[in-house]
Amino acid sequence: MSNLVQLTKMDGIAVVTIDNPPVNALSAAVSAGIAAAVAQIEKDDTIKVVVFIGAGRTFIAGADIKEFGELTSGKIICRESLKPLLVRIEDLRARVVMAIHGTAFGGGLELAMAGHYRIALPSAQVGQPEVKLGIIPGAAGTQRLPRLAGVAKAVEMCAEGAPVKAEDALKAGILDRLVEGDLLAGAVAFAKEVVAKPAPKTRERSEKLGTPEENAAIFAAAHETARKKQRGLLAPLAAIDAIEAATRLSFEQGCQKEEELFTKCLFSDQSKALIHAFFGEREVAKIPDVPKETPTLGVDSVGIVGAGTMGGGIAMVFANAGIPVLLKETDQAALDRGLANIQKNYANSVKRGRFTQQFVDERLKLIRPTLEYGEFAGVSMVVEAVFESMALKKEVFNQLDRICKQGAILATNTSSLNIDEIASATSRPQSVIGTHFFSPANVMRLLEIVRGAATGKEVMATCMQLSKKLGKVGVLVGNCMGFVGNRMFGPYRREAQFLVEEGASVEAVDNALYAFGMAMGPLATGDLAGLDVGWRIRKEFRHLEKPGVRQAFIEDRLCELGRFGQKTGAGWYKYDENRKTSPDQQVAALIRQWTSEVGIPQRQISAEEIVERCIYTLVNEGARLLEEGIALRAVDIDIIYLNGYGFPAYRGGPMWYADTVGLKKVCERIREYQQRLGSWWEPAPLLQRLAEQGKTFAEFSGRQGAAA
Ligand code: 3H9
Repeated sequence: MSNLVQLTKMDGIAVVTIDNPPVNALSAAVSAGIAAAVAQIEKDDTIKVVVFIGAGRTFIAGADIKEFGELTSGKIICRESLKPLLVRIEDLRARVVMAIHGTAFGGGLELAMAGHYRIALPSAQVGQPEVKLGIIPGAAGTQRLPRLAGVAKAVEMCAEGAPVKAEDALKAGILDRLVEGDLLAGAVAFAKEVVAKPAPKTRERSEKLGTPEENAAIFAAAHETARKKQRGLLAPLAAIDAIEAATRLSFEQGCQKEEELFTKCLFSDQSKALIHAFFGEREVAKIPDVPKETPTLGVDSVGIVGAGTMGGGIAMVFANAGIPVLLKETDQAALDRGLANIQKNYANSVKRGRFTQQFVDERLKLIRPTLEYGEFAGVSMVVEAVFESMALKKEVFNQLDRICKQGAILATNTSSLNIDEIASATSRPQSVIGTHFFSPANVMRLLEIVRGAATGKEVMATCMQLSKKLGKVGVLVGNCMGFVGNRMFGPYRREAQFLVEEGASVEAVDNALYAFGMAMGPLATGDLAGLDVGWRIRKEFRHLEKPGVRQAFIEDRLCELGRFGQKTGAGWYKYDENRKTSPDQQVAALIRQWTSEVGIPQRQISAEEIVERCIYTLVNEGARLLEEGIALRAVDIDIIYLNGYGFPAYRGGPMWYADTVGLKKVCERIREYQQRLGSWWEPAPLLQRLAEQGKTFAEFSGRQGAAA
């Protein structure tokens, strides 16, 4: 037997311990180890009870996802099915007790359901999260779960993928008992109780499989939810189909149907992209010159400068993580407004059931308002979230430098300004860093962490570690205007406007990108963020525009008319008092008038051209950032776009998407646009090189410059 799985025997009780750190993934080797243990148990009549348990911090967090990648890329050619092994476990003469702590996810829960009984610590969680990887349970999960938990619960778990707490799993019938204290001792005690009881086989149960009428309603509602909440994703629909098979067919036939659907999903581009995103989220935490061992600074209190939309949202993020916050404004009225907004946001969260009132009360107690910088003397970190003005930011940092204790992290939430210039207002640039939260800060998962030329490694390591504590995905980037996310977003939105100038309607542009999978079209996004923000920045930087290079002009004209987007009730679209959007014929007429005045010929533009031009512009700028070393790796750009800009996860991010299209093709199309439209379409040198070499962005190891 491998050392990944150990079998010990004592007094008629066999204990099978799975020991494959860090999460006991059910790899081929672990499955082989379990099979060897089962073979020994099958031969040993003295064994009356078998306990399966995980060593370390968890039961089994699922199949080994790395092996899926090896399978689909052809590195391994076949995967032995787990299903027959699970049937052998279920058919053991001895009573089989699954003892769960940490997480029993995916293949882990599938193994657990093949046991006769399941007990768990109250802190444990179970789930079928496969759908988040673009697949469905592949080891009879879609067949055993409805038999244990009922059709509705199984559909919810397999189609949505959310974890279920032990207490809820007990209520649903997935678990038989919760035990406190030592899990193995609890399992052995439980085993002694059930040794004389029947050995219920999940696959033979049918009492929870429902009637065709009941099930039809469940499946119809689930399809509707999946279409709305998981737009464009194939796996949730496949998961529902597999469970539907469980209600109609025998267990064996249902398993065959599951296998077909599982294989189809596994080999889909969606699954490859989602698996890329899963590992990508973990890879971005690995920074070559800031290794895991880098010492970190404790962050046990934070000061926030500015109680506006961003400052208030950031205060909630820290409070939610249990970190006390001092929230500073310049006058009492602004402070009161900021606090009222925070209270309103929390009240909405209680209304929507996201937080309990007690949780919110505790969080609010952690946020202390102040008008004085002096109170910042004791905090271990400050996040500045004032208006985007270099002069103002420098003034704030100068004050912070005088007041904050040595070693305190001085972070700015700027979305585009130069971190080094901000740091120059202090005597300690090593303590200065960018922490770019995305709006709404308490909702969006992305945290772009910007390193300045002098930022200390322990400061970067602390912010990366902190991002996890705050429930964010931290991505370290280099310092340039707009950093990674916004520097790419500028040309993307500009291209959307060019398309409108050339004849596409506002709705056609947004609809095409929405259909591609973006959470929102680029023009509607502008309305949401406020068109005046970009307008002000453009006015400030107009002197840097290269003469003769085409500039988008419609948004400036809309702003001149006071159409700033949702907040003024009109922008690219019009909005009613509830911010409900509708197309605006007046804007359409103005656009035609303005484009005819400047002499832009109008034509029909296909949805394909709209998507290609917007997405390839994004990719081209991404390639530049990669070569400059502002982004460490292509995957860092992907994770930024998936978590901060509503890029569809099932396309893996802009760079992954370009790799799947093929860089040769992307580069050729960009060259065609360059000839047809103008110099701003010049392909990035890195893109040209990789295309010529037949390589992908994922293969480019990076210059590792500014961000490394
Ligand atoms: C499945 O089960 C299909 C079945 O139906 C069977 C079909 C036949 N495989 O997230 P962390 C790595 S599909 C391989 O930082 P945490 C992870 O990459 C699977 N590796 O820890 C990281 O590596 P590194 C269904 C895995 O404490 C390290 O472990 N299951 C796997 O924040 C630590 O991970 C899932 O989808 C895996 N399954 O969170 C669960 N899981 O240190 C996926 C983790 O080199 N996993 N790693 O970067 C999770 O959700 C979280 O990892 C978990 C722990 C909540 C378990």
